[in-house]
Amino acid sequence: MSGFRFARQASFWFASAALLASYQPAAAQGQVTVYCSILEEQCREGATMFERATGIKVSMVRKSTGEVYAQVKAEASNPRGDVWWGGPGEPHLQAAEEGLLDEYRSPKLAELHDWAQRHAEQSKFRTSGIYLGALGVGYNTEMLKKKGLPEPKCWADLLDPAYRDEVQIADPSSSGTAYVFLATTVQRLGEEKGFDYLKALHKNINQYTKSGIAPVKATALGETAIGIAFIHDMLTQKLQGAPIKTVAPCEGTGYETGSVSIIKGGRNAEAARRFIDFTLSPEAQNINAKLKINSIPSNRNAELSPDAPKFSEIKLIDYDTPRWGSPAERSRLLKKFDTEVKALPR
Ligand code: S7P
Repeated sequence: MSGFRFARQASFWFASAALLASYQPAAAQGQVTVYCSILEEQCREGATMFERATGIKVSMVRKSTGEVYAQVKAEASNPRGDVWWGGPGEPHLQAAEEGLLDEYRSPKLAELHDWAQRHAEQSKFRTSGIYLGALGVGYNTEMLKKKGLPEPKCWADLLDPAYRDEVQIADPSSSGTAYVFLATTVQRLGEEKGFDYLKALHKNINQYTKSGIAPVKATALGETAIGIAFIHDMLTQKLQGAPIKTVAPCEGTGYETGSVSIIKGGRNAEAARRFIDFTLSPEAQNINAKLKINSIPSNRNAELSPDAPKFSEIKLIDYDTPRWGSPAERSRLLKKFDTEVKALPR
């Protein structure tokens, strides 16, 4: 081989080896499958940040909280997911008590607010708190004006027959948001009166959507006049210019403790623990402020958006997440809702 050909061949081998090496780290550093129950855009941003920081490849599936709970349960004998990121705490707590989640005490726990540390302790460290969000009502001001409808201020107002087919909420079996509404109603009024309220409200519901964010988007677009959802999600639409007003109902309201958990028996346990550490870090929790999603982060060093609804100004009920996240109560309430409310004619 001539000196020239040898040098050309050598530089080709060198370039190929370098190219291969540049692909190597991600494969060598593994992968993690994340079932994501926060919003699609948060999931995508988090996956990109985590991959960039660790070289671990993220395979992300976005589903509502109740849907992920059902999937984790169905896959229990052959788990396919590693991490369950986001969504209200009750389905996470139910999964924890049913032995579907792994215990993990992240070193990041020490950086969290007391309420989040308490949430982790209550689950025996099988889930961790990542944010808080208060439940409320949002209405499309233009729709209400056009239809000559009154502005709701209280939960009781939503029963007004004038709102027939004007109110939207998700289905509590699939949506963690709607389950917080169901549990809030039962805690606020007691079970009997709570179900009377839900049956009366049923007449005004135009649709029980699969995901909790759907009524927010429908309210922003004027596809429904009123939506029941987390106040911070309604606020995001308002900040983007939608004609929405948010209401913290006058009787008091419940709230979510957004959670993150490791799925027991997942194939990538070490990568899963690193992902949990990431979700508890200020960097990951600052995704919210960046995307104008104004829930309250659990890490004391994360940014609290100036637009975030102030819990001190919202009348909150003494919401008992562990009780309504227990397998017995959550399964019972959901079944009762299906048979006694959803099955009713409208
Ligand atoms: O972070 C925003 C947020 O809205 O995402 C979660 C999500 O909407 C829950 O979805 P489902 O109701 O469909 O389960 C919320 O936990 C959170 O506030």
